[in-house]
Amino acid sequence: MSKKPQHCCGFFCIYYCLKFAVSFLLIGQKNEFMKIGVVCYPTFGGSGVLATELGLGLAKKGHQVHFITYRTPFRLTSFQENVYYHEVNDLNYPLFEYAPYETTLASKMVDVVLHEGLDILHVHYAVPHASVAYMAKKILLTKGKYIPIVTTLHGTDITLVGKDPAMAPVVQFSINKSDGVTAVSHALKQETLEAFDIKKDIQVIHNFIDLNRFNRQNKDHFKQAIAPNGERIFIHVSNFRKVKRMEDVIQMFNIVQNQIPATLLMIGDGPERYKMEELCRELQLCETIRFLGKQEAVEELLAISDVFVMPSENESFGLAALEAMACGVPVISSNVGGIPEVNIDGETGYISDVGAVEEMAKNALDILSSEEKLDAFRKAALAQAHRFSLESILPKYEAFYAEVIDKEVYKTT
Ligand code: GMT
Repeated sequence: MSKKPQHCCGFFCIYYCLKFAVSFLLIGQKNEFMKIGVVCYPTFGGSGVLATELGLGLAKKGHQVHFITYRTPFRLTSFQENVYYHEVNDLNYPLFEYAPYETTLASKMVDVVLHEGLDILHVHYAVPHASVAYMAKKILLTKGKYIPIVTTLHGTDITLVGKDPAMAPVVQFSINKSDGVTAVSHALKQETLEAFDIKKDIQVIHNFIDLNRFNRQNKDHFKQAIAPNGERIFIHVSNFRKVKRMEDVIQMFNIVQNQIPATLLMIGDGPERYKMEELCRELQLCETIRFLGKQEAVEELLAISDVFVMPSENESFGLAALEAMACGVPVISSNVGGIPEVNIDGETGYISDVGAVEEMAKNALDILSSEEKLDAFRKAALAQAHRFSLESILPKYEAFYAEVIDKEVYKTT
């Protein structure tokens, strides 16, 4: 009764030890030499920012990173060792009303994976990148190349766009067909599981911040120019879409500036800008609200700001709020989606129900009620941002890639 199980036990022990050793070697090797394809939107927006910063961070650690996008990502500003950029060709033909981006993207993925010998493809934003990656994967199989796909869900790809019946079947299918899936917050994971029939495990890897870039640098000369009489500086950064509820930013600021000298910086651009400028004129706030458009060095403006405002209708994470916090700026925000995972109510700022502009104004005034209070909020915001440092989050992606690649190796052998 005792002998056979002992043999069995011994055999399994040896088997698992060997398996562990091989995995360890593979993981170690992949960690050293990974060649990673990154697909993202190159436009202003959190998913593109995160994807670019992740790629750059990985490249700094020695991985080879290949960006595959239709335009240079806006934070990919200068040459960096180990970073490559492959532009997706824009094929236009009079027959097409819209150029077939999915087809050219899939073809570019196939080309880069094959000729650069990539180990893994990481696509940011499910629509349409996850389904295109699946197509590329299938094509590559016919050429004898196996490529694992990691899909990162960023928010609107699920909450606004992906859920829509016009897209849902493809989004669900391609998430389930990804070899690894990550979401940028627990809230987004939950929302994805509620919206779709998901068979894959979704790993939450929070967004991160490069603290070497985002910190409270001394930009007093900017402060002097923007708030010459010591006005409090409020700031909003977004892509000016409806979901950001920018009218709430302005209405809330209107209440505040009636009580204390203050100025508001509106950074970014997008479809809502005209309407917001009109609202400023109506409220006679043109002197105190400045629309500065898209800014490359947003950290310099954050560094002189006192309060960041994010009253969004929906926000899977709120990377812009994290960037502000890393510059020591407390956040007044709504309480939706993943925001409470980032902005701690009463500590790093305040959170309120969507649309509660009076409460938001009251909270902002509370933060600014004394230098001591503002300082305490600043310190807490900074400490919270440090929990999301690039150094602590990036290894999670590396480990996840290694795990996915490792799984694939076993699948194919
Ligand atoms: O906020 C946007 O409209 C842009 C969007 C994107 O995909 O670029 O941002 C989403 O991804 C960011 C990075 O993960 C998150 O920080 C944002 O919260 C999320 N936006 C929404 O969920 C509305």
